Amino acid sequence: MMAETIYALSSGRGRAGIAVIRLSGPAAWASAGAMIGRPPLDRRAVRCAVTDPESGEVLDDGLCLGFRGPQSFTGEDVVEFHVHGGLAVIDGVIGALGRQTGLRMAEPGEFTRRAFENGRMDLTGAEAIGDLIDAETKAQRRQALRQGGGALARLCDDWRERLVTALAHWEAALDFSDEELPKDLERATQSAVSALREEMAIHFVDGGAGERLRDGLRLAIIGPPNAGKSSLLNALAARDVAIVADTAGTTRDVLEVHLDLCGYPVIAADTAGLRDSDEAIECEGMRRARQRAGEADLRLVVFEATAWPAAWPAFSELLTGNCLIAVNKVDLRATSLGGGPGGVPVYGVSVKTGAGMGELLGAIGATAATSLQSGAMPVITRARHREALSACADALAAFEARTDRLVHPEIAGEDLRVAVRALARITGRVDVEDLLDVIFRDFCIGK
Ligand SMILES: Nc1nc2c(ncn2[C@@H]2O[C@H](COP(=O)(O)OP(=O)(O)O)[C@@H](O)[C@H]2O)c(=O)[nH]1
Ligand SMILES: [Mg+2]
Repeated sequence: MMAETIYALSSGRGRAGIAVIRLSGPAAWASAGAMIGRPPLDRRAVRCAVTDPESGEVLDDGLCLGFRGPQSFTGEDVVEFHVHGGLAVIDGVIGALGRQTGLRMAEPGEFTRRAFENGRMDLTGAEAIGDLIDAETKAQRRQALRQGGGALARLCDDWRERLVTALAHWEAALDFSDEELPKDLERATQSAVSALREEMAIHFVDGGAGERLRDGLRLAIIGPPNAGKSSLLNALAARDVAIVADTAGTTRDVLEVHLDLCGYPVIAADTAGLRDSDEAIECEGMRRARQRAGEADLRLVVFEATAWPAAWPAFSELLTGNCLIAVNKVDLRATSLGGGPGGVPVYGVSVKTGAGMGELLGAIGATAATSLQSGAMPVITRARHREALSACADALAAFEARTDRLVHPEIAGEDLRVAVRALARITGRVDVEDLLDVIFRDFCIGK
């Protein structure tokens, strides 16, 4: 099937120095050529007048850059126009492209989809491009680049190859007599499968760090009214996000800001102060506050220095698990604070004077670092990867159980096939039987 040629504005919309409009498909070269009065050059930029071929009107003075397929992002002929990033210029070029026959506007993600379909990248690579575009912090950028470089894909390819070999050996062991085969082929296959399953299991114990890094660490700021929770959020965000007032019950909804703390993404949520109240809206706010605290990866429980430590026992249910205590308004207190309940770290701060804020930020950043990047860099960055890997590991466990007890060893091969297919879902490479052919051909059985 002949692919359609697609085009789209690939840079952000809005006034900018430069805008990039990209075309991909069999008509890309000719269409771009019609707009610049000469064919584009492969991997060379040409300075040109970009014109509307219908009216002959010059739309801009820009650059045209060609990438002949298959050595291009999509694997097809790709042409880029680099023009001035003004709305009228962009609309002019997009409009002129739209009036050419055989061209249509690209769907969201279609360039990357074509790159995948044309074998330029696997699914994890395509996902990594999306993650890189969405990356807001250094750690997210690193993770996306590593995934784009094939961190998980390489592992999956290696596992898949070993699994297919195990499958070939297992089926050979059933099909051929002992004299024709290397000794202990069955046992060797079983231990190869066990080793593989154990290797995979190592990647599960990352505490979901890779997935969480994509979304950010969820931080809930919680505590009694008037302690300075909203002031703290504003200080963390370095702007006035939340209303600050000395009236208790000012904050009602949960307010969220995305922060970059030491290179890690943190979603900080300011919540309604917790106290006894009959007021319906405030009660709803407190319900949401508790819910947010329950879902958070880290709770920052804020108290007033003048009420410390008398205030904490009423909040003891919030002071377990992953939490930090900020005792705010130390500018109003002369005596030292002492430790927190159950060894929860206590940070004396004053949002007003800035005292202690550096230490508190450092502590939140350190928690983010440990929780988002546990030990070795995680390779599982999406729930999709985790589900497929666990389906694969389950199938391997089923193989081990079946072959240990020798219950239907003839269908144990099917367990391995299920495992291979689960792995293939991660990368989108699904050619199990092809690989089997190769292995059987090389397999030394003398037939
Ligand atoms: N003295 C002093 N007052 C503060 C400090 N932080 C916040 N406040 C004041 O405390 C009051 C309550 O602050 P707010 O952030 O609205 O508290 P929330 O109810 O916990 O969100 C406001 O009047 C703030 O100006 C601080 O470090 N020192
Ligand atoms: Mg508040």
